[in-house]
Amino acid sequence: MDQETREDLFASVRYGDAQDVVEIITEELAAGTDPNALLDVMIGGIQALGELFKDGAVFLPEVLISVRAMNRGTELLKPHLASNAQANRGSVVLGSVGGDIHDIGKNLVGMMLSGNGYRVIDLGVDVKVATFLKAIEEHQPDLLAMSGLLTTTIPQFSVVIDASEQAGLRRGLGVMVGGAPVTQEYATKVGADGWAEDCIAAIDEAGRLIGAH
Ligand code: B1M
Repeated sequence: MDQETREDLFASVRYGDAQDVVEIITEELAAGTDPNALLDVMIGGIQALGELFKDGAVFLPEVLISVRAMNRGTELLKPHLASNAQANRGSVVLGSVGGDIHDIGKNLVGMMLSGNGYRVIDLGVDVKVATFLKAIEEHQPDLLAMSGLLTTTIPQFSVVIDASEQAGLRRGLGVMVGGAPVTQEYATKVGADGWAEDCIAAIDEAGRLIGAH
């Protein structure tokens, strides 16, 4: 991908031009560009918008239009990011915690895990504690993966972890957490077994945690 295309893709996500995103990604994939590189540029575009959103320079509708453009691009990348879907490396219950409706990062983590041989049960967004517990009971996963983007919602990690312990569901279950405000230090503090900075690191971390339990 040349610099001009990189800038175009970045701007198309930033300004929410879904049609341009689709065109660029389609052309680049056909030209053999690494899908991870395309994903990185799109993530940069949505994050740049986040900064403007924080400063009050753009508003929610603009963010949503960009999210839609990003999702169109991600859908196109999906089959190309899935490299090892045949293997059976374990099962994962995944969700964005209660009160949190951010799901781009969660969806990328889910996509990467399922593309790398994990069976992913995605509970969606704003997942209440009881819903996580019910899914753990029902699916007996190897890993519980929780995503949180808000400083006000990530305390839910420890609520879910404590509740799963009290319900006797924690044995044999690895817990991975992640999301923009989450750090390794925070993950350790709330009693999670692991943390991943991004959806690529999440693949290795899931493998490590499942191997350790
Ligand atoms: Co919101 N939002 N948002 N938002 N939003 C942030 C998070 C914010 C940082 C923006 C800002 O102020 N700069 C800010 C949070 C501040 C804070 O808590 N400290 C914020 C706010 C305040 C809000 C609202 C409260 C705004 C309002 O209503 N006033 C509101 C809350 C809604 C709610 O959840 N209850 C809100 C709403 C929204 C939209 C609906 C408009 C939209 C979400 C749409 C959607 O997700 N479907 C939105 C968006 C798009 C953002 C920003 C701009 C982008 C988030 C994103 O998708 N990033 C964001 C600013 C930012 O992050 N810079 C912002 C790209 C994505 C790929 O990154 O999700 O971090 P991320 O995922 C990464 C890693 O973190 C990791 O892998 C991914 C990359 O590979 N990862 C994991 C994620 N989950 C993981 C789990 C793992 C492992 C790794 O293991 C389980």
